[in-house]
Amino acid sequence: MSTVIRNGTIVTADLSYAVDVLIEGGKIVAIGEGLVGDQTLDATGCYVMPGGIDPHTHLEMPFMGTYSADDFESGTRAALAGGTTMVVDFALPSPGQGLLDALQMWDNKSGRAHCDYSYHMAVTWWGEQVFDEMDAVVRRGITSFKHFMAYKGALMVNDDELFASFRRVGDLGGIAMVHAENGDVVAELSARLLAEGNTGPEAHAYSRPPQVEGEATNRAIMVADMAGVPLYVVHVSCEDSHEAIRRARQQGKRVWGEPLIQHLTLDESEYFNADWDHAARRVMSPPFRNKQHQDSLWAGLQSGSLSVVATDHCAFTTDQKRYGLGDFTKIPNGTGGLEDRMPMLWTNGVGTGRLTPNEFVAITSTNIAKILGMYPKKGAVLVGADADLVVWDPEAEKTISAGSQQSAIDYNVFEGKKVKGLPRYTLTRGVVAVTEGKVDSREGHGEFVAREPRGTVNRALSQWKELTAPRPVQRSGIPATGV
Ligand code: DUC
Ligand code: ZN
Ligand code: ZN
Ligand code: ZN
Repeated sequence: MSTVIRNGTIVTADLSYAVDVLIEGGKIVAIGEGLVGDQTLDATGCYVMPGGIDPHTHLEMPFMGTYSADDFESGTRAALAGGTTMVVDFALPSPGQGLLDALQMWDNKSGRAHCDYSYHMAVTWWGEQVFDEMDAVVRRGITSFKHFMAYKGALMVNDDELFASFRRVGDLGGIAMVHAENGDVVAELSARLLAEGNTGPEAHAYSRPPQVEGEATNRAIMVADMAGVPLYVVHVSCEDSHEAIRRARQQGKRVWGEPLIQHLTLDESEYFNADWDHAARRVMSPPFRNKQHQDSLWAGLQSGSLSVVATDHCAFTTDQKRYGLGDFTKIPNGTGGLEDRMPMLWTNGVGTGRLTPNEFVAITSTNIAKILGMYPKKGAVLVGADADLVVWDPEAEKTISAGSQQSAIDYNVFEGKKVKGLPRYTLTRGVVAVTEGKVDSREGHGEFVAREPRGTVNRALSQWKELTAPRPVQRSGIPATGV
């Protein structure tokens, strides 16, 4: 059965033009005028865009003594409801656990996905087994490796491990990713705050100031440069880390920065709410920042120094958040956002004139498809591409509310926010999964997307290797040694 999307305006990262799209067998088979299909979707007044790709989710992840509450079923259902047609989740080995073992765990969970998905592999410890298994992971189409520079005593890797892993990723043609916060400083500040009697959620923000993030981002960039590996910095929340990324890119280094929709639209005042639950529900790392940092992130998206907007969707219920009553360090870190990323970014980006519709497509879909090696299968409206599409109605409005969301948790950090710009239809590989807010998708429809390594050609970020590669020097008059 074929489907035609008629009367809309195609919007890609490059251009906008009014034509029809014909879909068959899950793929786009024709783009042009006057196309006919077995089924017609009317896109009058709408934009036809590549479906969103959220490259940063944590679904059903064991973390801080519990599991994140949205799994591949509810998480990908939420994604589709908001116009996102693919997620990239983090396969997370516990320290000591093999990478392939962790992959198996994630494969067991992801079979329930409503939309397509891929994984990044986390490197939470270092050893010969990890080194060896990285090759098999890349051959399975997982080419990005995430490193935590925070969560000391749990997921954090030290600089020697970071350097060794980065070099290995570079040799395999992959991409290194970092959660950039100085975990030693965070641990120290947290202990001191607790000792001084600061136990509430606001202390979480004090324990992770922007400098903690700026320092780690600078360090990661330099280590990646020495290792000769491209670097992707997740959840860039402040000017301190954005500045480091901007400078690195100006120097020709392959460094990308990813702000989250939460940091773009919510600020640190949330932690000073008198309601403990309200504040704790917003505890995530890095924490929300002030207006100046938000402006820096928006400027980065406008100028191109920041490349992608994600969610770090890691949802916990209020009951789970309450594990941290009396001790902020025990509040499970994470917020949701999968369903709201696209409407919130459209409303606060395109709706305010900060972003063009084409830039919106670039930072929600196309850029990350290219960075992660899955373009133009994903992130494109082209003949031959997967028909992961969103028919976007720029006039449709709603007020965000936990009562009507797909996510399994009992609140929404964007509660009460009005959005203008919503999916009229969301299509996953040609199948209509959402119609004007009504979700009718199929559990298990999602497929794993294998990705291509970038290759090791021109992998060095800068000229470092040429400048400092050891060269033997011929010397005459070598002093005689003893004996
Ligand atoms: N930050 C969060 O807030 N949650 C999950 C992991 C992370 O780095
Ligand atoms: Zn993180
Ligand atoms: Zn509240
Ligand atoms: Zn994360």
